[in-house]
Amino acid sequence: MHGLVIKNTGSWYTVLTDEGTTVQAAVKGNFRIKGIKSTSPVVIGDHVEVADGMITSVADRKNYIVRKSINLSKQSHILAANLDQCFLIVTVSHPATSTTFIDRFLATAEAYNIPATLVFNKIDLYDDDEREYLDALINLYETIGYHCLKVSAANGEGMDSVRQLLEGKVTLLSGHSGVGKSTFINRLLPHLNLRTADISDAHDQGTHTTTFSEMYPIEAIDNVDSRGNNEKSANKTNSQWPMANGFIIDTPGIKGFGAFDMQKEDISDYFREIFKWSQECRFSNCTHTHEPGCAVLAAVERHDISLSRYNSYLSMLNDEDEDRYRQGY
Ligand SMILES: Nc1nc2c(ncn2[C@@H]2O[C@H](COP(=O)(O)OP(=O)(O)O)[C@@H](O)[C@H]2O)c(=O)[nH]1
Ligand SMILES: [Mg+2]
Ligand SMILES: [Zn+2]
Repeated sequence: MHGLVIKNTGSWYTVLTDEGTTVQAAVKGNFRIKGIKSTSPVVIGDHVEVADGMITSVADRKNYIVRKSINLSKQSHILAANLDQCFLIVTVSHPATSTTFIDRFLATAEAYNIPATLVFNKIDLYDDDEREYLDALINLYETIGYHCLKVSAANGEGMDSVRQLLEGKVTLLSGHSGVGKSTFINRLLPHLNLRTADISDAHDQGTHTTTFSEMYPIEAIDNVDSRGNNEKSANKTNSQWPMANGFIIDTPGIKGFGAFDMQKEDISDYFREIFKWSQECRFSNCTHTHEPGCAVLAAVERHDISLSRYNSYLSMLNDEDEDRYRQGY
């Protein structure tokens, strides 16, 4: 039986089968995937074969995203596979999201070759100064070529365009604790009724919550299930999913993504505008930090590359903010 892994609770996997039912399945202890040294051989988003409650094979992944390793072991923890896009939920205050955080996320998405969209949430909350700052950020990132959205998950403003972008796609949702990820998902999929937290509570998150990433099916707009019946999702049994028209993956408590295969000399490639200017540097191995004839430094001087983006590049190059960066979640 073919299906999609939508939840992993340690030893058990929830698989959404092609027939629209969910089954619990386990993985044999000796099951390994060639070439991947990972803490888990099967992850959310994997396409698998299930027989007699066991996952017997995993299809090749088109991509996957890795969680930053929390210790020095070389084992990587794959968060999710086969993503079509990722959304970063950003708030300019309550809590503030730094440009370094945004840029690290975008660079990681570039490294994995996964399209990224910035979703600025809580627009109902901002004062004039914050709104001005928000618009400046949007101007910056749209100029670089990123799609930006302004929404209020709380009152629904801007959420219609979000729905359109999600349709038929597997979307990974990320962002600091407290930016409104759960509220955002609840707005789109009210029947889930996910727990949301006060910002003060969210700050301690991770110390007392062990949460698993989960993939939520998005209902087809006409709400037709896999058997062609037209019924409300509330009437369905737990083992029945409406025909999915895409999926959202929530990653609660994730402290950021690691691009374990990112080489220092490749980092500038993951900043689109820096990559563009670097083509004109005198030296092909230019690090864009001190070299004569560096077109990137010249572009920063002229404000053709924003200082905040350049500083994010430097921080990734030097890995200097690593600890501070992690604590910020
Ligand atoms: N004013 C306002 N508050 C929001 C909005 N979205 C979420 N919140 C609040 O922000 C807090 C954190 O939201 P939550 O969804 O738990 O964030 P998460 O940690 O990213 O899942 C909660 O108190 C929400 O009610 C919004 O658009 N506007
Ligand atoms: Mg949440
Ligand atoms: Zn250079």
